[in-house]
Amino acid sequence: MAKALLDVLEGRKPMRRPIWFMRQAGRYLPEYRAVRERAGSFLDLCYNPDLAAEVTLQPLRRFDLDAAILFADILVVPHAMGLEVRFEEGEGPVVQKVLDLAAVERLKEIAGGEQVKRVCETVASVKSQLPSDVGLIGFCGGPWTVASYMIEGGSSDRSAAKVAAFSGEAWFGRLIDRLVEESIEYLSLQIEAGAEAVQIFDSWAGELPGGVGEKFVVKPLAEIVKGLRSRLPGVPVIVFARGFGVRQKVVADEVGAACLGIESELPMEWATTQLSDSVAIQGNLDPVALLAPDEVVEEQVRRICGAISRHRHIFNLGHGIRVGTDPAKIERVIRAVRDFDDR
Ligand code: 1CP
Repeated sequence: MAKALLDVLEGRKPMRRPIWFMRQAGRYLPEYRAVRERAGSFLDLCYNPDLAAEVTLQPLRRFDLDAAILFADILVVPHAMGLEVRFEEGEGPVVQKVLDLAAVERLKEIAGGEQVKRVCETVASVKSQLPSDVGLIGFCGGPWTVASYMIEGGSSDRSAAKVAAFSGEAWFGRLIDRLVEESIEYLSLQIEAGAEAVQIFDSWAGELPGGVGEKFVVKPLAEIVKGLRSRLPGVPVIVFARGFGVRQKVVADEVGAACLGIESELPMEWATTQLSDSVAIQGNLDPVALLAPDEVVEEQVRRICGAISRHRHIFNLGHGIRVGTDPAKIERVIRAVRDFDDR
């Protein structure tokens, strides 16, 4: 059966506008919270293929979505490279710091490791249970975003990571190169296990200004896409350089992605007129709009859908669903997109 997600990513006309939501599996769903409690820690859940497959599929049971996204985290890569990673309740991630060349050189190759093996088992399990019209997306973090967690030791304002980037420290460049290599490996293994498209989440891309952003966001993303292409030609890549603003044009022209995710702050009209027609566009409803009354969020949906042809668009948010979002609101948004296209 045709998959609308893959049709748009591969430049064919889809049967309908594909829809999925970043962080569609997660704490806003009561059934996720129930599994999460059973699993133990967040990382235990990521490395339990049965439970991780179950939470990947939960949103598809509730909502009429066109894609599943693997349940894992961008910090699986530093963990698989040998760093300690913990998720503290209510605090976010804690990562063992990497601050010099010796620490970068100690980082392991992820292939053959237990973490990646388990994530790939989740991919295969989801694939075997997936409805035939739903696409399966694998993912990793962008090198800059993942490096920022490794340098800061967790969530932060990223100032230490930015200083390392601005100063062009040799160890920092080497860290980015290692993350490029391991991201190519990790995404290739996910694709071999059954992922049909992959997304690279460079969530903090916008924090690196002109010049440095091209060097440590655009170039590494382009290297990952090129590396993947040479190993697995034809697999569509979605690149989400969040907050990159007008420089999304550079991403569109230089990275070689099939699709660009764009942040909510960027008007969809800007994206459709400024970005090369050869890339599809994903986004960009503000996740905060999901906290507003139905009429308000429906108006936002119509604005976005009105600005871009469904042949080129993957409906999504401009960032992940927030904890506290009413699942009924997701349902409303999906209905509003379908109604817009059927009108
Ligand atoms: O206790 C819990 O349940 C933890 C909450 C949670 C969840 C559900 C975290 C912790 N990660 C995830 C899953 C996750 N993370 C997915 C699964 C698939 C889906 O989208 O449904 C994905 C794609 C991610 C990616 C991820 N992790 C990103 C990139 C996207 C984004 O939101 O910007 C980032 C930055 C992370 C790091 C991370 N993971 C979790 C936390 C609390 C954080 C830190 C976020 C921050 O620094 O603000």
